[in-house]
Amino acid sequence: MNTDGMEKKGDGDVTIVPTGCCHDCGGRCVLRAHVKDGRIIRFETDNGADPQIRACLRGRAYRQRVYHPDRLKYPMRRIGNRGEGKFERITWDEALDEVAAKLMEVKNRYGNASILFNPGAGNQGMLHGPIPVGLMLQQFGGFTRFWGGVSYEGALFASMATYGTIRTGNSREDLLDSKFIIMWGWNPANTIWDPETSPTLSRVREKGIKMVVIDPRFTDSAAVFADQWIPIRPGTDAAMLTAMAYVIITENLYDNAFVEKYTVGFDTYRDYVLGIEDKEPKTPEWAEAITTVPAGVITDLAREYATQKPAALIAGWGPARTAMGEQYARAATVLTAITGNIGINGGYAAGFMRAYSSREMKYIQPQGSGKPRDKSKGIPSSNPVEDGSLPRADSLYKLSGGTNSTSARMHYTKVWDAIIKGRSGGYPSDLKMAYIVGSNCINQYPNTNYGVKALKSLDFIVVHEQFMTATARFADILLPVNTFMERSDIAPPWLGSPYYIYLNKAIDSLYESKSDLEICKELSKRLDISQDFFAMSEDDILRFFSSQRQDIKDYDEMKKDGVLKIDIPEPIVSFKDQIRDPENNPFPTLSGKIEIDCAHLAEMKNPRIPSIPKYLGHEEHYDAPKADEYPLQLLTTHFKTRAHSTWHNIPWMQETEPHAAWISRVDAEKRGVADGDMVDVYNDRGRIRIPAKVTERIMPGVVNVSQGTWFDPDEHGVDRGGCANVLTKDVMSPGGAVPMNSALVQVEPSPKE
Ligand SMILES: Nc1nc2c(c(=O)[nH]1)N[C@H]1C(S)=C(S)[C@@H](COP(=O)(O)OP(=O)(O)OC[C@H]3O[C@@H](n4cnc5c(=O)[nH]c(N)nc54)[C@H](O)[C@@H]3O)O[C@H]1N2
Ligand SMILES: Nc1nc2c(c(=O)[nH]1)N[C@H]1C(S)=C(S)[C@@H](COP(=O)(O)OP(=O)(O)OC[C@H]3O[C@@H](n4cnc5c(=O)[nH]c(N)nc54)[C@H](O)[C@@H]3O)O[C@H]1N2
Ligand code: SF4
Ligand SMILES: [Mo]
Repeated sequence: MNTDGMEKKGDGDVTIVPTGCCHDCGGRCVLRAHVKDGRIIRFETDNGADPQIRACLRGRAYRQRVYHPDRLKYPMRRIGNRGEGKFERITWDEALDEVAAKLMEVKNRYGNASILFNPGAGNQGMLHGPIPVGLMLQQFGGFTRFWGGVSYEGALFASMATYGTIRTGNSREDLLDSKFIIMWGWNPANTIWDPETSPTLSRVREKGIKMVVIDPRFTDSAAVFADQWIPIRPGTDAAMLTAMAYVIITENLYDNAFVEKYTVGFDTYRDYVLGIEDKEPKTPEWAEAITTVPAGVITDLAREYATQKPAALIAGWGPARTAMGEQYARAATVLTAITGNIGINGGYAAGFMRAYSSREMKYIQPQGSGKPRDKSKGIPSSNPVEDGSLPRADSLYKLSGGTNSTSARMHYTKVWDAIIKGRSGGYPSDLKMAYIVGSNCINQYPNTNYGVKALKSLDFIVVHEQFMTATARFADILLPVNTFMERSDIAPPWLGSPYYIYLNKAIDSLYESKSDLEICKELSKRLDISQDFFAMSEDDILRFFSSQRQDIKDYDEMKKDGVLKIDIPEPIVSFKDQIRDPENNPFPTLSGKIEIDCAHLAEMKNPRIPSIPKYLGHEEHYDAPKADEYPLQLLTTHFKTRAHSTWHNIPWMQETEPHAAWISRVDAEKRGVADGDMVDVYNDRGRIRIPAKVTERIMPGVVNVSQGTWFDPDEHGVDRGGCANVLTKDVMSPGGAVPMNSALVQVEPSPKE
């Protein structure tokens, strides 16, 4: 590669290439690759000016990923049964000819809607991963895909319903101005939420600001940052939040002036909270019976939150990734509103939490268009299959920015069912082939065993991958892809931080691997589609993308430095303008105000999505009939040694903390399980076999199997890999959340082998 202008070290043998890591881990970090004789010999991270964007343990171990002996080395064609993982080596020409021929055949016989495009989160750069494939398939006439942000749909839905926007976050450093912080189902000590979050929380702690963690697990964040840990039964958070509102309303601790000026629907909500609507006052005692949190603890927390102003309630996405997730998330937004903690320094508008938005190309204030859109006549889309489709009736389609309302898609949880049933099951198309890029979907989508059936039923599957993942095993044609180190890209930040990473290519592609872009360049010629985009060089495309962003002023400088840190004059505080000058800055909701009672939801007339937030149960809840057989509630959290299933196969990461099912001492003893024993965790969707971690760090009644280890079923169908999604359910919440933290299970000692 050309290393002109790059830093040389020592005797000149070593070149330091400014590059980075950008998996979907909540980060995007600086790596400086020390390259000698075309090989990376070590990594450093950001040792430059504050704020430093320092890589985590996974990024530091990136050499083990690049030089892993199991990297896919050349294109392959399936020779065994689907999913068996038996392949033969073929040439690139053979592989690309076959993929192109299949695409043509499926398009001609069944139409473009029968092509399922499955873009995963593996690469978060602007250029590689699914992006070129999506562009190619659009030009080829389009494809079918799914809707529903697997990470956050409950939070997004609530955020849109209450504020009409997803831009509700503040700069992290603004937490230093808070007097009191609630971290609700949020564990940034493990799950990266922008690289500067944990360092900032350390400073918050040093300043003596009180932090409370509400989580069924005593997380690393509870251990490291918090003054108080409140364990809560999963999926019951809306009850606790409603009881806090009860205390705040009955004790007259709410901010009446704020409620009057900036919100609509308080009276309706108050009637529900006080029990005027349904004869059930939502007292702390009522909530204690549901949540297990003592009434006194709820009362004290409510008083502290309402009186220690400004206070920040950070409502994490984990509790919203549940069967009624949007109710929790809505209840949190309403609590921040009635206490007047919105739009002020040190406060925090619970919601989706985007602060800086490079994606929308400027940071400024958190607005949608300001005007509701009229989508009733069809939604425009650059994907021809979706263009002009009518909105889904259960979507917030009148609001712009955030919700994905096309009826041409099926929900994320329904991909398997849609493959199997097609139009006869009410889905938009009959799917014949899948194009899978940067996604380990069999592992990462709910109900893995059903997914096996679905993937086996398709005519053709093509996968772009770096490793033989659980999903790659299902490919008919498997194309080897290179890593960040072997191509260039730009990473925008994850949610709230103002910076970009420029990932300079550090080494040549290993083996026969190619970038996703290179693959599309070759394929697009065979598909006879426009070459305007695909004829451009990588550098020209990145330069062009940069030119479209207002905050990238000097492409060449960013490329040379490997990082662009954007100077923000003052901390971002979402809704500052709406609060300071409401006349000229309405909220982008239908009413122009914060909607405690949401007009759009009221129009839906669906008791499962009420217009005010309510506590609602469901079929896999602790008190459902199913709990007689499967009495434990399963959490499937994100894990510190992986980004989802990426890094699963990295030896240093497996050594750092082995995979295990967290179970409380009480539940373990009842079942004769000791720490380290092999256990089966199962329900009517499947069975996994992994060691037990018996610990006081999880509350009784709850089991945690972190998501992301690779599905590896034995001949009896027992998953020895311990993939959490063997147990999760493929039914969305009414607002579209993927219920990965709402599955009932049983645990028993594994049979002796
Ligand atoms: N290390 C690492 N970091 C990551 C990722 C990763 O894979 N690895 N993934 C990134 C991505 S894409 C995302 S979307 C985010 C996800 O970030 P989060 O959604 O915040 O991560 P989780 O670990 O799933 O959940 C956070 C906490 O919620 C708790 N929780 C779960 N259910 C409930 C509940 O019903 N009530 C309450 N009160 N708490 C509950 C869990 O115990 C957990 O401690 O993380 C990002 N950061
Ligand atoms: N039970 C349960 N399941 C979950 C979650 C949960 O909380 N609980 N969380 C969900 C969330 S929030 C998310 S975001 C999803 C993520 O799920 P996925 O999008 O499937 O993400 P990964 O599992 O990381 O798989 C990404 C794959 O991309 C590959 N890859 C990396 N870089 C590239 C590249 O440049 N090109 C190509 N072609 N491939 C590349 C990696 O090797 C990896 O196998 O998982 C979801 N699944
Ligand atoms: S895995 Fe994520 S947090 Fe870790 S170094 Fe890579 S981008 Fe940063
Ligand atoms: Mo995610």
